[in-house]
Amino acid sequence: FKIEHVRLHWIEMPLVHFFETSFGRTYSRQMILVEVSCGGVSGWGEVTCGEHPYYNEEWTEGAWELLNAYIVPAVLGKSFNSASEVGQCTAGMKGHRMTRGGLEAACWDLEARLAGIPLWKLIGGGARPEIPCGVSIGIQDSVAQLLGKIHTEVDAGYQRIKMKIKPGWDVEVIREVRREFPSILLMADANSAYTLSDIDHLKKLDEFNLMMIEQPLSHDEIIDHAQLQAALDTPICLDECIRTAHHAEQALRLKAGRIINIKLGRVGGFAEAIKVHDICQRHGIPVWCGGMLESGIGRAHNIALATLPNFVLPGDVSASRRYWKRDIIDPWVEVTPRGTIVTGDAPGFGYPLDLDFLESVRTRHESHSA
Ligand code: OSB
Ligand code: MG
Repeated sequence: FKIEHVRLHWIEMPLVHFFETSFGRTYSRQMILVEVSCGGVSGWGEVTCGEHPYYNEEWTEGAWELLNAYIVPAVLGKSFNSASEVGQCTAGMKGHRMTRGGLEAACWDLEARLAGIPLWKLIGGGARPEIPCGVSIGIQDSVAQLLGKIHTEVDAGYQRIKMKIKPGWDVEVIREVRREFPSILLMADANSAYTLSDIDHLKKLDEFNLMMIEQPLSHDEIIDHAQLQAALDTPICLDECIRTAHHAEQALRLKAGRIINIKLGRVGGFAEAIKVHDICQRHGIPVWCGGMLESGIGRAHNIALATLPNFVLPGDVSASRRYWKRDIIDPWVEVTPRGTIVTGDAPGFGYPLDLDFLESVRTRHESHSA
């Protein structure tokens, strides 16, 4: 396929509830959708970065500039045999993988649509017809509010509950959650909020039978996680610090964690995500699919990714309605009472876009033609 046009759509959508992590609170999402087209067929991707450079170095405004000045010019007018080659065009740019990955993912969707097959099939997925789902619950204003939210999600059927933690909202809060829910699959995500000087404190988490603790230490730290993992019974799951397949290889060699969360954007798109998946599989390390409060497009890409065989743990891919009053796809992503998402056979990412709604929430627009 040839990349004849690239259209960038900046959309703004308020979240149903604020979402708070150790690095801050989000009320409304600013997202960039990337549309690549060839012969009148469009493929869509989503840049999954946050509004501010607090999860990693990327942020929406920066992504917009980078796309227009560097990423789109690097691919416009070029022809590819396969979307797996697209990443090479931007490989000279350092970091900014969510931004580069938004375009890369759009090309995979385009290739799947041109071939008339579902995206999950194109990437070699389809290991399971239903993917197991968990939810990520942010830091709340009170423990009572958190317990209420967990009740709602457990009742909806979600298979695993992840709660965000930070210093001051950790051991005692988890104790309350465990008292109320002694047997649910429970895990905690710290988003890099601790350091090795907190080892004794983090060891207290071992009494709660957590499935894992996600990214307790710095966003770019592998070696310290190895030291922490050696001191903890609770498995460590790495998120932020795994940005390439090479990082995954290093982390597993050093025993820096026992589980890896794969985020499509964080590693720069499908080609690298598949490599991370394969390395973990070879090492016998289970993976699950992380989320970044995506719109329907990013959500649908995550669902395709999660059909690869080693995505054996429930991921952070959940129903559209948990985040949006209305999504840009129609029908939405829905979750069964069993806490699963059922994949379909429609070409590409598999959910029809609601273009009228998309346009109504679009605040910026840029078109590039070869
Ligand atoms: O660390 O997994 C994370 C949201 C924003 C930034 C980082 C993370 C998250 C989540 C939400 O946990 C996952 C979701 O999209 O449901
Ligand atoms: Mg995380």
